[in-house]
Amino acid sequence: MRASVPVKNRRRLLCVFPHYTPAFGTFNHAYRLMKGVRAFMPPQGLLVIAAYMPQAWPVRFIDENIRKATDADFAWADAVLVSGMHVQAAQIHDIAARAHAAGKVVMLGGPSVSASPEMYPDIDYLHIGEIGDATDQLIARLDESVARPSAQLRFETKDRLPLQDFPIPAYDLIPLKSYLMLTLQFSSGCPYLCEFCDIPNLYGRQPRLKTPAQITAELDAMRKQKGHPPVVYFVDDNFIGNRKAAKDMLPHLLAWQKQHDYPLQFACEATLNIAKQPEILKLMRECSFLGIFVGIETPEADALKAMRKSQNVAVPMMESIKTLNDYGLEVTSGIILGLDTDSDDTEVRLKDFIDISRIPMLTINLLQALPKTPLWDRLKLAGRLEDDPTLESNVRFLRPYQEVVSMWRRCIAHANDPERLFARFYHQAMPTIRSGCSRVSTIRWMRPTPIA
Ligand code: B12
Ligand code: SF4
Repeated sequence: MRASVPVKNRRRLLCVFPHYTPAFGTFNHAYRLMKGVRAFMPPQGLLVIAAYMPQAWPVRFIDENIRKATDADFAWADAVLVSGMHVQAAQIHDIAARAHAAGKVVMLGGPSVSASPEMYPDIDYLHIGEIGDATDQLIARLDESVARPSAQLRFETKDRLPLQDFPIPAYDLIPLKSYLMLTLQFSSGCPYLCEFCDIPNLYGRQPRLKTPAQITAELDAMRKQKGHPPVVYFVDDNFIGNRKAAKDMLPHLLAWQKQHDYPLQFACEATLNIAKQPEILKLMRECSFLGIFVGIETPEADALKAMRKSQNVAVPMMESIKTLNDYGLEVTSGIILGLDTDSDDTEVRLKDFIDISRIPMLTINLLQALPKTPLWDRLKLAGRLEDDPTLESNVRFLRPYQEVVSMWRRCIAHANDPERLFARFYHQAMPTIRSGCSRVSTIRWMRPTPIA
């Protein structure tokens, strides 16, 4: 639904999503291999906000991963709406500076400002938290005036809009064909409390949910655009945060796939204990889920316990990965190095894990402390937070910095050695293609284009 705030004036809104910070995980270097692809995923949060705005307010939407907002765009607008993650902070400041140079008021929402409003002293209006009462207050404020305020104002959501009332994201305002994959949100929040993660704090521990009818309506909306990518990524942090809800929704997704002759493939993020949910996995296979991102973090059990991720210890790791593969799911995994529990054996154990699990794509990161996490609080208390942009992390590791960084680089090199990587991909592709997903192919997903 749209905002129910009554408005008297017409405001032209320019939504600008910042460029990603170039990194391995955004695949920037691979876009040229795929016809028409310019960016990874549509920015779901800002698209929801765009769709929520009053009907009478025209919205122009620019994802700077596709094209830069021009002077003409800023001149057209009455107000500029921005979103983004901490890693995009420099780009957010840059958008605000361009908007201000054009004399336009700027408001910022999304995960970065919601966790760390103090990072953005230059922005006029800060929106903290999910869509809700703060968004309505912001709309009322804009209706009243689009002049820049004399001092920054903060609006913080106390009453979140139920997910059942979320509008269909404004997919019609962006060229879906320019993305590697599409995005869809089914739930928000995660019941676990991993030490390094800000999700429970930002989005709550009780997963909130959309209805199956909303999910299929969003798929219908995406399918209206010709040439859209064939893969949809569920952005939920934990697809099985509420297992019963996932189990209840999947049959609707399957019915939709059958009705339309399986036009899409899906991917999602979930905790490893999904391996203990055969009913859900069977339904996922029938729906054409091809990929799953699992936060494995580390193969070391004592490290998992220390970071309060015991849900990963509760299931045998290799067996669980194999179970997921057997259901046709290619596993992608996040790994963290620089943990307090790292030892002389960590490097060897991680390399063994990569070789034995045969997970092709791993995002191997150094531990970072995010604000609004128990990790941040613990390290702050211990005086172990660094504020030096020349360092690879804001954490003062227990082991010598150079040693940790060198180990990290060696592990990344090991994981991405072309022959090893190909062998792992080949291994994972076989069960995926053999399984219930045989009606689609990974080749179609990647949409390869010959390089001239
Ligand atoms: C999909 C995703 C990505 C996609 C980005 C796709 C895109 N175009 O946005 C990709 C894969 C590229 C990505 C990459 C990374 N990601 Co990411 N990602 C996500 C994920 C799983 C879902 C995002 C989403 O769609 N959420 C659903 C929408 C509806 O929620 P939302 O964006 O918060 O929007 C709501 C509110 O914030 C608000 N709102 C949002 N914008 C605005 C704007 C205005 C004006 C207003 C009023 C309100 C408002 O309204 C929305 C509705 O309630 C989130 C986790 C999460 N739960 O959000 C992590 C998350 C955003 N990612 C995160 C991180 C750390 C990363 C990486 C750094 C990971 C890494 N180590 O490499 C990289 C960085 C990429 C880079 N180099 O630039 C963190 C960000 C932490 C922070 N507080 O900034 C998150 C929160 C996950 C986490 N806790 O670890 N990510
Ligand atoms: S399971 Fe994932 S989303 Fe949930 S708290 Fe842990 S890391 Fe965060």
